[in-house]
Amino acid sequence: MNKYLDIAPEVAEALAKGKPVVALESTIISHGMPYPQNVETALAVEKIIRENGAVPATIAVLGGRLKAGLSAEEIDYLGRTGLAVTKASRRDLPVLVALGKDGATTVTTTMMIAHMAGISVFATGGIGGVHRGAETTMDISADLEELAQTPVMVVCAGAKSILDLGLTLEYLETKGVPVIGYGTSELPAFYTRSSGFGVDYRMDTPAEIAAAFMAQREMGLKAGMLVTNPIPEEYAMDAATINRAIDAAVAEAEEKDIHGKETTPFLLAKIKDITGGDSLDSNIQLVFNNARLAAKVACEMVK
Ligand code: PSU
Ligand code: MN
Repeated sequence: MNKYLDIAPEVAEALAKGKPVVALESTIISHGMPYPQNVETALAVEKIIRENGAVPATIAVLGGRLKAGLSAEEIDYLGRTGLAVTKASRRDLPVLVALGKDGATTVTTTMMIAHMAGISVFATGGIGGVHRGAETTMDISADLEELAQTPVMVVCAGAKSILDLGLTLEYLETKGVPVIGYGTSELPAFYTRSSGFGVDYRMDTPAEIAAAFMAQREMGLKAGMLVTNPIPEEYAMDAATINRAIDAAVAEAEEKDIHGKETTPFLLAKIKDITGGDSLDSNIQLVFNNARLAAKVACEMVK
């Protein structure tokens, strides 16, 4: 095991005994939601994973240590500290570790640390992707490259249309990342169940998803897998309302020349302001929904 990694005792025990474990990210806590809903949600997600038979491992960098499994106090710290915690992508890890700093892990770094710890399944809300206008900005999330090279399954609610969803799917195809729709043949667009873009395969049971991942791993393919799980109907937002908010947010980001790692958090915060908090409720519910599915898949995987 690498000397920079700390696996929480409960997580280490589960892994040693071949029990199901589900990783969770921390950027969603520090940068994705306001306090205290971020902490409440993070703790509730851990509870849902337990209720569905798996052990949760929330991932972060604390004091330069790569952590797989956090205490409630550590989750509270990340939530309270919010934007003051570095949003940690792949390029940030060596510096945070060397300088003993904290980092909130994105999909990228959560996949990396999960893999170092031996965890195969990870639940989150949405992933990063190819941004609209990427043909000139070259803003393509490191999440896509990580999916190309790290064998961890990411269960999400698709991607928000702050991204160019068509180009995001093209990128994943090029990189050999299977995109699965759970109970759907359409890519979900986070707040809404449909996007107009197809996924690669529709699967209707956690067992099928687990089998596909095991086959990928046993063949020695190095890619991850993207499982997209549509938001439950009752929590989905009106497409016109959310798309208007997204368009306004994208226009403001352009006007203010927001770029680099600030872009995604800026867009997410703007959308929340514009929709007056309705989107937060949907966001929380879809994360719960993904946690349930990830736990079920993790249970199938260890059978
Ligand atoms: N998209 C969301 N919610 C999020 C993120 C993305 O709908 O919380 C976060 C995730 O941590 C994701 C990161 O990995 O933003 C992507 O950032 P970027 O686009 O800068 O790569
Ligand atoms: Mn980016």
